[in-house]
Amino acid sequence: MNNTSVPRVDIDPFSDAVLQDPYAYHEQLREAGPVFWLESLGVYGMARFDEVRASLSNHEVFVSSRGVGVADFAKEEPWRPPSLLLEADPPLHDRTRGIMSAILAPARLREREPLWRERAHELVDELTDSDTFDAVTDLAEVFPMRIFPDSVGLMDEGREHLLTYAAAVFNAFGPRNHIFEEGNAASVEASAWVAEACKRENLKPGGWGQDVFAAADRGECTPDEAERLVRSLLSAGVDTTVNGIGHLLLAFTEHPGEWDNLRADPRLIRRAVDESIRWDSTVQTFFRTASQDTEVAGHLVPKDSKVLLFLGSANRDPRKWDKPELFDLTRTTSGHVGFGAGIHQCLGQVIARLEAQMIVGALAERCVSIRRTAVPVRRLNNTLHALASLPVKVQLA
Ligand code: OVV
Repeated sequence: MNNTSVPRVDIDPFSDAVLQDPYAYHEQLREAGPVFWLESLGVYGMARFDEVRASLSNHEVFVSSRGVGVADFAKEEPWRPPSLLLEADPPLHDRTRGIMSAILAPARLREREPLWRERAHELVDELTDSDTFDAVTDLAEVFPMRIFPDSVGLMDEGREHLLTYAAAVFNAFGPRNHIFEEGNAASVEASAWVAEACKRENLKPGGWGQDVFAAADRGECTPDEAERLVRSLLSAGVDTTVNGIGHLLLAFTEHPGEWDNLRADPRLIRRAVDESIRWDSTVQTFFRTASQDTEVAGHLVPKDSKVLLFLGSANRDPRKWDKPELFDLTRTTSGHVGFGAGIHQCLGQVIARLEAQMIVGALAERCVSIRRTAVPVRRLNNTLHALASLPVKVQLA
């Protein structure tokens, strides 16, 4: 094996053009080879399903503790103290993950389901007072904000900082381009608010935040670690679900027949949520760092290399998926890497799935059809495929 033969690719995955429409570039990345060298960043990349999934699953070789953005924490100071979950390896990761998995266990989330369902119906009632609304600014950005901060037990004042903060967190995985810098400037105040919001004295009883501090009381982590674990909920729990719900609605507006199918069989909502994450993956990319020399499909990836994994491309790799560009409720969508794979696979996916099922399920009960009335507008982010606006018109049942 040698790396002189690793194909070189001259695409900047963090340019405005790629972030606007990543799917227009993925084929070129996948066709370049199973692993390639990205000239613009000086990092390796993988964009085919098999290699992306295998790398995510190989956490000993492709480590997270050196950062899952382009910055190598072994060489550069992180912009904020590293996440104890996302930016950690075992054994630390397994301890913190264990604490959070117990708090977010599916059986415990089910207790919140009736309240969330009620909130979903309330919002759908409000929206369907009129037959037109914006599926992003009136729905996808609103629903998670009505249930998630309360579930954590966050203080009431200042919650609007959550979306600004999350956008900055996901921008910061990319290079210091104009998007990173703009996000960072806007997030100074938001970061200060988040730091306050994560403190024990500012968390209301009965929420996940206090549950984390209860784990600290049992000696499972320190109080400082507890604050930073709460910070993970705030970092990863809002912008992701906002755009996941946005993409789910976008998928139905682009594939109206699937809305009819969902209305005919409401149990399809579970599959619809997964399939929409495959079809338009909110988290498009994450990096890993090679902890040792390793071979990928006959090519050497040297120790200390940063590797960019294109989750959104893997989820549309025709080597894996039949007609990948179609949102198709008859396909077996499981196995997609939209929530990652391996030990870091999305901790919050049960929450994300429930939120999306509740709000879009409630909308489908009420509306015979949903059509878009204008071209969707994207909001550029270095990691998230994100929507700014999706104006729709619904026909009530
Ligand atoms: C998955 C994710 C994204 C962003 C931040 C974090 C996790 C965190 O743990 O802070």
